[in-house]
Amino acid sequence: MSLLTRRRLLRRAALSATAAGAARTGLAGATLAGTTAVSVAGCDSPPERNTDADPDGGLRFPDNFGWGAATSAYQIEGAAKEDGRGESVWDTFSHTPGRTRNGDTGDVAADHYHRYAQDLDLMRELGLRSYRFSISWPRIQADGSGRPNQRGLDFYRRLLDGLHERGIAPMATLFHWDLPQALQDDGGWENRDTAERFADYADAVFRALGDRVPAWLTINEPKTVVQNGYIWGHHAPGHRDEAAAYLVAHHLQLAHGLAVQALRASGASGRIGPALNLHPCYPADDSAEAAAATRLYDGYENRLYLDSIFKGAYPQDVLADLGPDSRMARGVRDGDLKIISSPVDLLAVQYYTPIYVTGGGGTVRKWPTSEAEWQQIYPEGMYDILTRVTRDYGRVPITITENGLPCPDTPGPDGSIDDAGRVSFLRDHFAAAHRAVRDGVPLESYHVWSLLDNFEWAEGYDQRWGLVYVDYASQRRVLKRSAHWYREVIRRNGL
Ligand code: GCO
Repeated sequence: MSLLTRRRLLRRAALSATAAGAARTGLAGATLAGTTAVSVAGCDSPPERNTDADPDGGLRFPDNFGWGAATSAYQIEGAAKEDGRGESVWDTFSHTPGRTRNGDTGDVAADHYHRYAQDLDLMRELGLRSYRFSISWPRIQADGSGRPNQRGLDFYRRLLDGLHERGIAPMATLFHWDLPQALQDDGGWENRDTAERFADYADAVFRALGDRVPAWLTINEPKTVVQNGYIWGHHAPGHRDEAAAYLVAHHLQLAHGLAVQALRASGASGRIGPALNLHPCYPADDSAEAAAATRLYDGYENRLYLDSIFKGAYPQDVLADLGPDSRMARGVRDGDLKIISSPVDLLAVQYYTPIYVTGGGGTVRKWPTSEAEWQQIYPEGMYDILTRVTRDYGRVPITITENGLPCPDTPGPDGSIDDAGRVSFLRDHFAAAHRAVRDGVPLESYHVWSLLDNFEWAEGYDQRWGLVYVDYASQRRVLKRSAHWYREVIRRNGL
């Protein structure tokens, strides 16, 4: 049995599941040694710490540092059937009974499609300098190909104009998991043609919006599609087929490279790069076995995506582990790695959690978890992953496009939301990022996940990740304590 098949700790795996949830995902057997789960750790801790203070008591970030917040289309937009939007795999998945908590869907979400102007004002109120959002492929091409839908493009142009008017730099992700269902029906990311369709879609978007977007991200977290969508099956499209999963990984990487090439060919001037969720992997103990297992684990978590883009080769240890006859190995054609490694302008890093690997290839927890039990709270991991990518892959400019935590945010009697734990979490992670900058990491910007509470995939609306609270019944927005605190951080350009 390969190490991979014994792996258990994957993002949003059964760890967060209640017994019912575990049964739903079919992962009730997943276990962890050394677990120290505290369901809302981080949310209860006092916000008074500053782990990396300079002698003057503050931490200043570089001038023009891009303080921002992030969202994605399916998680906030709603308006699922409006203005010619087609169906995506997440519409199908969330409407399938038993797939999401409480049967939640993104049909309405935070209704951002209708309330974007109000949300833009919130961004201005926070003082955001950068906003990272995603473009919904099925709004642009209902069936995933053909002439772009002007009404879909118009929505994003209005959003972009609003950002420019407020002096906020847009950062647009082309794909945040909402694959048009029609393409899924033709094989989805298992079908190489989907990568070509993605390049066509990207080209249409570059030509229509390229004058308004200074920074593009290609594919959000390919690894999560691979692991959660194709190995564990608790994300769309809900498959459990490990052999297919790594072919999917290759096609997602190929799609990334083709989109980079399409941007260059379009003549648009924006920068472009991948958005990767990277997990620093550490041995759970001092044994040689744990060190070896950690190395391979790191291959699957990080190098599979980083090496192919920055070094033009998949990591040998991962290829060997998958085997020469794997569907992935058979799917890689001459020239593919050249496309995948087309030079990029920036690397977007999403950091949430470290992983500790045992000699047997399993995982253990070392730190308290958040409400999302796959997330161990470990700010040092931010420093480690940022310095590591700069050391191993060169000085490509880095943006953090996601970092945050869910808290059980409930309004107090006066309606305010005191998410002190989120303040503490962000402060410690900002401090770790600051230390990385001090040690030479070319970090340009930092986007907190998320601007708004939103549809957290299989967790539905149960987990609240926003700086801004959304009362889903009324769609009223309320700035949480963390939002007020963040506004001050931005104003002072530091802690
Ligand atoms: C991801 C996505 C976001 C999530 C966030 C919290 O990383 O999974 O990019 O859509 O909502 O990470 O889990």
